[in-house]
Amino acid sequence: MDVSLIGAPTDVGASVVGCRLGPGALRLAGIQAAFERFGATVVDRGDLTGPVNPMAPPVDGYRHLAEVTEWNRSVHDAVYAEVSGGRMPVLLGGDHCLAIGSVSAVARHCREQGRPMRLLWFDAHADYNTASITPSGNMHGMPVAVLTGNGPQDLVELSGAVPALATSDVRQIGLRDVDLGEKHLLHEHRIEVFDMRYLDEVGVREAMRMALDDLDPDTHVHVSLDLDFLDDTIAPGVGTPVRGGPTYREAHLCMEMVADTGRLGSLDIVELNPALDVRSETARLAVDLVESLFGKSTLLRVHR
Ligand code: 4U7
Ligand code: MN
Ligand code: MN
Ligand code: MN
Repeated sequence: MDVSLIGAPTDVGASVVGCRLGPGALRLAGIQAAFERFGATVVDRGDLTGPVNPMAPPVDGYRHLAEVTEWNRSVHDAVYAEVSGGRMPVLLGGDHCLAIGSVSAVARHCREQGRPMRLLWFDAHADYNTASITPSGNMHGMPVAVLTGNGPQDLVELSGAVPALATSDVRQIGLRDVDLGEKHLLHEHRIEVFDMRYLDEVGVREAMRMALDDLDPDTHVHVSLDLDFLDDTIAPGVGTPVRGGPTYREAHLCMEMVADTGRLGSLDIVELNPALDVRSETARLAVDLVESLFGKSTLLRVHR
């Protein structure tokens, strides 16, 4: 497998700043070597550039729409170049608004190839806000809505088709902080959500089995890993931490079950805020999880 690392050092989609330092911290924690230990050939494409964070208030429900759009265009183009060249793009964020660009690029590629796609959204949040319901105007709280067709025109159209993704291609895992307006939209659009209560009741294994159910042999799986998915005690370095998330072992099981499918095609690692994490625990944890995602296992994986 050929992996391409793409850094996107920005926090234009958030109001807590610091995610712009994410790519450097992930590299320092050894992200490239983690992929290489599991057989990948890695090329680091370096960091994309884009507008600075203007730290401005929201306008018509969106904070920094122009800047978010510009960053996502570059992310789209960089991710599309890798995935259409047969490589696995790994986006090192940056805040989660950047998934609009990366998932749009993957969706464009899958559409061209006639392949199905599945988006696995690991997050404490639904990221399904729109201009009229957002409590913050922060666009890292909107990417799933945008990708399924609800949002500003330029971003909704980024993949070349509207919507970029059918709602039936999305699975959300780990949610525990969903705004009231989002609850209504998730219900209305029938998004498949495995929230924390569900994980508590049926267990991570069964929830992941369902999230990975009926994958076609040809399906491209995209993992969008918001590090606030993890319990805040093990991943303090995020801008919007939420208590009551998956443990270290549960998070690994999620990644291992994705690895078992053999269909992982692209990955976002986002929302790391090194400024809030003096010991870099969160970046190191992200690297551990990448090992599981790439097939690290305690025993030989003979029959499973
Ligand atoms: B993240 C929030 F109101 N829903 O929209 C919002 F709680 O990418 C948080 O998942 C969004 O980290 C969090 O501002 C975005 C808030
Ligand atoms: Mn989140
Ligand atoms: Mn998110
Ligand atoms: Mn966050």
